[in-house]
Amino acid sequence: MALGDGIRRNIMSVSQQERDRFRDAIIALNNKFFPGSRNDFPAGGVSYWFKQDEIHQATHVHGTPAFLPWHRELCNRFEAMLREVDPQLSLHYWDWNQDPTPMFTANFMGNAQGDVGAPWLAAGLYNPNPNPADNYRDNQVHGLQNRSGNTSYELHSNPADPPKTLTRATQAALLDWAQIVRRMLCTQSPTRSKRPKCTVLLSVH
Ligand SMILES: [Cu+2]
Repeated sequence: MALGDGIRRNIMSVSQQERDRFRDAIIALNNKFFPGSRNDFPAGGVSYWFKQDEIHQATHVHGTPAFLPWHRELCNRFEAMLREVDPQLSLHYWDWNQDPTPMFTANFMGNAQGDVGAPWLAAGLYNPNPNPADNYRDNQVHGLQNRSGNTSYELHSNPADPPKTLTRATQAALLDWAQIVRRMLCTQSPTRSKRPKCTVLLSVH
């Protein structure tokens, strides 16, 4: 597999070295910030990682014909951010027909069940024991007023705030295509734990 050839591959087939670089690039995106203030609308002073999450949540292009092209664009932009950190990387994918268990390790995507743990905990992608006086997202999706003062869409609380928890609940059963489509079109989940298991890989689902 040729690192740097621009091709997206099944993540299971890329080298350990490239997986490490992929993980490290995501961690770097969590430490790279946009300018501005957290009180701006939309929020500034936000990490690249959480801006990606914010855009996904705020625009919420689900259940419409734009679902696939919009998410493709979101993935393309995420890949561009990864390449700002490490130009040789590509946004590899996970083949949903394969058992993802080998990806869920402390060196790559963290635990498959419950608290995600290493490597994302130490990297600051969430804080399971935040000081109540600090700003951390709770695990609910909040309504947030837009510029016209209504809550026509839902948004996480300020994406400058890391979430308190990051959990998973993967399923052992393989999905058939109909199940996959249902999942892709399902309504926004109120908690990260309900999201399908490629959350960290793609940052969108
Ligand atoms: Cu989405």
